[in-house]
Amino acid sequence: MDRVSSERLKSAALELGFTTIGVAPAETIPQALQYYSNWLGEGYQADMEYLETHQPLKQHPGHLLEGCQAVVAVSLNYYQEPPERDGKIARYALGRDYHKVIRTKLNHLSKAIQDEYPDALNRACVDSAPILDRAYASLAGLGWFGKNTMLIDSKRGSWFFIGLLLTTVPYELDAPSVGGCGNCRKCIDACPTGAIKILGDRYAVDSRHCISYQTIENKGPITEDPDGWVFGCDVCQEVCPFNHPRESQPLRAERTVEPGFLLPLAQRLRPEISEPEWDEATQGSPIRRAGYQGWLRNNQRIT
Ligand code: B12
Repeated sequence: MDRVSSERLKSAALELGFTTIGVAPAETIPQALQYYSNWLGEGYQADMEYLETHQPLKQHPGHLLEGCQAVVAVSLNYYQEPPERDGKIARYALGRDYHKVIRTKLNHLSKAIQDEYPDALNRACVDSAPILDRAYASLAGLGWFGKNTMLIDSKRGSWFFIGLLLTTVPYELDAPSVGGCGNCRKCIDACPTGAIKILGDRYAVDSRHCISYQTIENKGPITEDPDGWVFGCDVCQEVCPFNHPRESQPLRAERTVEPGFLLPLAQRLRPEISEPEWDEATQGSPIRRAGYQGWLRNNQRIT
């Protein structure tokens, strides 16, 4: 198959505000599937059952888009300074719901592809489809897997989201990312609950212990001390040297997801907020995922 230039695709993506873009082959990644299966085998998914149910579909991008020829991966930087408040909120939640933000941009990118290739079929995936997002993003050159399991871009750190656009256009491929943490184990030592484990020759997050899982996805009682976090957790990224390029410089920030969206919201989200007020205040915010009862539960731990 003759591959076609991705030059116009890439400039369209950067114009849309994506931080980086790369192209991976629409192929099975056996190592990643094996690792994923081992991860499930350990029970590290906690009660996120969909991660198990979707496993068979994750074998090949062609299961999601017939005739898929390339997996276009994009990143979107989201770093911003967290607001001063009791009860820490993870930085990824300091903007509008990233699923919507990225999907809208990917739909525009899809349109740009179809302007050039009218017969192209595309499918946007932002956590929404059963595909190994980080594995394809890594093959597309967006970053390598750190010990904290975050995808790390050697130049930009890890404060970015990932989105994928499956396409029938055979775009030319990018080189996979290369890099590694070396002997550094700051994230492992800093994790308040010891959630980063060794799995074979790699590292893995055991969701059952991860504060992010406990405060966002867990529908039952909290079983770990969330260490002052009321929504998500950023400790394993805060301590990562790739997020601190030089001691004297602030963490790297490029384009953020609508900065300032949360700051008023962060003040409104008091621990004793009423349900109607919660409902109104969290429209379009990732924090809504915890649910009102979850929010009250998380806040009980800090008051
Ligand atoms: C389930 C989930 C969680 C769970 C489990 C986390 C985990 N580490 O697995 C919980 C709720 C704990 C969680 C927490 C967070 N999450 Co989350 N989460 C997901 C989700 C939906 C699935 C991840 C998954 O499949 N995990 C299972 C493990 C096995 O997969 P993996 O760690 O990616 O492992 C891969 C590699 O090891 C790779 N691999 C192994 N061998 C090989 C070999 C080769 C050659 C290659 C290429 C790859 C490869 O393959 C594995 C399978 O893909 C993804 C979105 C998505 N659909 O992918 C977001 C995602 C991973 N989360 C994200 C974020 C931002 C977070 C938080 C930072 C949020 C917060 N501040 O609270 C924390 C970070 C905690 C942490 N250190 O992971 C981002 C990460 C972006 C990035 N730069 O990496 C994602 C990609 C969402 C997005 N669209 O941007 N998350």
